[in-house]
Amino acid sequence: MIKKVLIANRGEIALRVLRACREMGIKTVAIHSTADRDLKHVRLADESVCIGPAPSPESYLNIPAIISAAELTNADAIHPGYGFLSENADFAERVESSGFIFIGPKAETIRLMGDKISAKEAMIKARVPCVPGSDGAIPEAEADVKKMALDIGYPVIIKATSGGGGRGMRVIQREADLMESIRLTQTEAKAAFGNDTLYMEKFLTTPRHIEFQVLSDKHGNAIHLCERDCSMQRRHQKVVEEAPAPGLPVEEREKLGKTLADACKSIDYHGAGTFEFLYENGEFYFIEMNTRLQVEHTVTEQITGIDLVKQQIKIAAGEVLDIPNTIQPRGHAIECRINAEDPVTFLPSPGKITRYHVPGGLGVRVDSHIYADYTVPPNYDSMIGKLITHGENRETAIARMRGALTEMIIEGIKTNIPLHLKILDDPEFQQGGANIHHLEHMLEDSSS
Ligand code: MV4
Repeated sequence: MIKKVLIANRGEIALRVLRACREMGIKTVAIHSTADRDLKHVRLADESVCIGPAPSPESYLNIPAIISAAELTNADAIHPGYGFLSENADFAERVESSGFIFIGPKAETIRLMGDKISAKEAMIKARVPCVPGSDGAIPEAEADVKKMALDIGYPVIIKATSGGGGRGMRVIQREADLMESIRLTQTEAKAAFGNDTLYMEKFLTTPRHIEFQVLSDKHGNAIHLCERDCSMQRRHQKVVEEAPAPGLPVEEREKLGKTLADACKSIDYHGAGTFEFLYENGEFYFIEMNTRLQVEHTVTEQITGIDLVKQQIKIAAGEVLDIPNTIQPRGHAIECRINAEDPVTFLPSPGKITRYHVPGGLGVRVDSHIYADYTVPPNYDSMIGKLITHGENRETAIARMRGALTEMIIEGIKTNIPLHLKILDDPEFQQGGANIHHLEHMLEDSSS
């Protein structure tokens, strides 16, 4: 039984987790830095503990301080949210060895998926389609790597096994650049992750980013909750996400979804998870698995009606998954990430919010911790909220989003709301199915 949850995060996701707990009759403990005393969820939590100064390494990444707060408040479980310690296997291990429930998969699963080579090996075993590549680390001998790249076919991409999310990778167009690129990526990987092991893949030039949401309990039951299209990104930061993926045939979803539910069982996965794919010419290629709740989980919730945070907590408590494995998605949902940043330069824009009006109406959801007179601190990620719309089809979801963005007023700081309105007016976005490079191309075109 989970009676009290410590929320090891901040901002909108801490509030999101608090709301799920409150609905379930679970008490909440907020932890926060000295910069975050005025966060909305800190006010709403049953208890709160200040765990350190503003810089994340001393607060939200401070494992001993967080464990102490859980001991002090007698919490049963810890929810890590996303970012920070959410995919830190050592943290999950320390939480469990201190006698608390980690709301997420086992530490060994986080470790397996955190190492991208072992993740891919596990997926190949589970018959999940992967990008053709080195099947393990690249060989040491120059002649062997050259042969491998030639066999895979240029362009190839070199990735650090401890990387992910766009960190520690390099595209190579021709053999003349191969060895130098490998050396550079190794050096960067060693410095960034303390591990210079690399693997190689065929570089897909114009894929879409499509990911599948799964839920898997501790009793061998697993389901998929359809996919999300997250192709609208800039510098590996997602800007707009939607579900389902425009134009994806239902049979394709069901076929891959079933494979992924089986994959969850084969790795004994516990909790909510996301399988990331590149999608090109009608084929899926697995790249990474995220073992946490994601920012964009909301669009899945809107089309399935399932509360993913509640499900995470129930699974962690050892309950049997009580969702039929034949869920039918309803309509279409879109999420715009609202960032405190300059819409043109993308520079962060922290500061005091002087005026705030939230949009509303049918099919409009706002997940945000901000309020009038709240000061956005400069120490953390610039995302201050998410605007989500849902409708019977994509056109309705887009129309509702345009209306909601127009209604929304945030003054005192700059936000990317003007950028979102521009994206919604883009013909290629409206058509659906744009690739991962589209937004950056759109921004280049409009700046020249
Ligand atoms: C790729 C790729 C093309 N081919 N792998 C970037 C983030 C990390 N999760 C993997 N990434 C990519 N891997 C192969 N074999 C292109 C990307 C990529 C990308 C992927 C998803 C979303 C946005 C992206 C932006 C640039 C590159």
